Amino acid sequence: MKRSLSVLILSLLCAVLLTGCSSGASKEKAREGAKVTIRLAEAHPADYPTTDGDRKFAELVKQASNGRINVEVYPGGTLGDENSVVSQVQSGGTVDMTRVSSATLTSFNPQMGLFALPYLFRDSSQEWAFLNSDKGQQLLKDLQTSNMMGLAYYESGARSFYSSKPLTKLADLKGQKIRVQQSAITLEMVTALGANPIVMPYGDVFGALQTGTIDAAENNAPSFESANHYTVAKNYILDGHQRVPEVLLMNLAMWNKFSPADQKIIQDAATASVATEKESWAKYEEKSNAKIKAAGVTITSVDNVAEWQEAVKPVIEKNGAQFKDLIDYIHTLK
Ligand code: GTR
Repeated sequence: MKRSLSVLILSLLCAVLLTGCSSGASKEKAREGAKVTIRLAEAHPADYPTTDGDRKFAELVKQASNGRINVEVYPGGTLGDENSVVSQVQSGGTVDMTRVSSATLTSFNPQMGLFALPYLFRDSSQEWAFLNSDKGQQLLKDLQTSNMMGLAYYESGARSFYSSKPLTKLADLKGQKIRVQQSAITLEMVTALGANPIVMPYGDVFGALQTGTIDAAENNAPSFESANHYTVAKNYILDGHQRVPEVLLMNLAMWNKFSPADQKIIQDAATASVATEKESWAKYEEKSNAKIKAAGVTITSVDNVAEWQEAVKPVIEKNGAQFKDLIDYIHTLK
């Protein structure tokens, strides 16, 4: 009796242990095989180049994971403005991923302030030589210190000022109320150019231009056009003060839960989606410029950019010190 009882206890113990073990293993397997849904927030409309990039990313992830990892893209800012969306991605809220302007990231990770420095890059090719370099990629990796996984940069052209008031020379900016992104360096830059900066979410700019709460704003041609700002602000001066790349981001805790194989799927898809976004950007920029022109916007090119650069010199002197090595490196790039 005693013996049969101990046999029973022993076999029960074994059964518990075995189930424990096998359920641990199957849990692990289930995690590898489980379906995951990732919510990705996009501020721009469904046909915008960054949204094309997001969707390409989603498509490639789905393909490579046999439908196991499903990225849902929410365009049009439906999940919130860029600041609140980044806060959610950072804290692991209901938004897992976003494509966002690196300017917005400055308040979450000061290193991203590099891109707000006025006239930092000569042109797109110098910018991309930096973004693709180890140092540029390191900045993406460093977002991990802010609980975010930077996966890729997207093209965003050059930003220039536009206004509902006359704007054909630097002196015209004097006293104008200009909407800016949430970025301390940009605020200083606009002040140095003689204007009054006002921080405001992107989605509010059209209404604010219409009501006269602001006189002006600044952006690349695709944003100026797709957000309809060009219908109210009919003066665009192409000073190209910043080239602020877009960034594709994921919550770090979510990233860390993926197996190395799945992380590779996600990273490879993000990297491959850059080409799609850039291609779409080139076409869209051309289309936007044509539309702006056809609408009768006064477009002024800037021949004496040195005058603008001179005006913002104190901003670069004050804020550039923390990025000295990176700036020196950028100057070595073609
Ligand atoms: C655009 C950028 C948006 C948003 C916007 C802004 O160029 O793509 O994500 O940051 O600028 O000015 O707020």
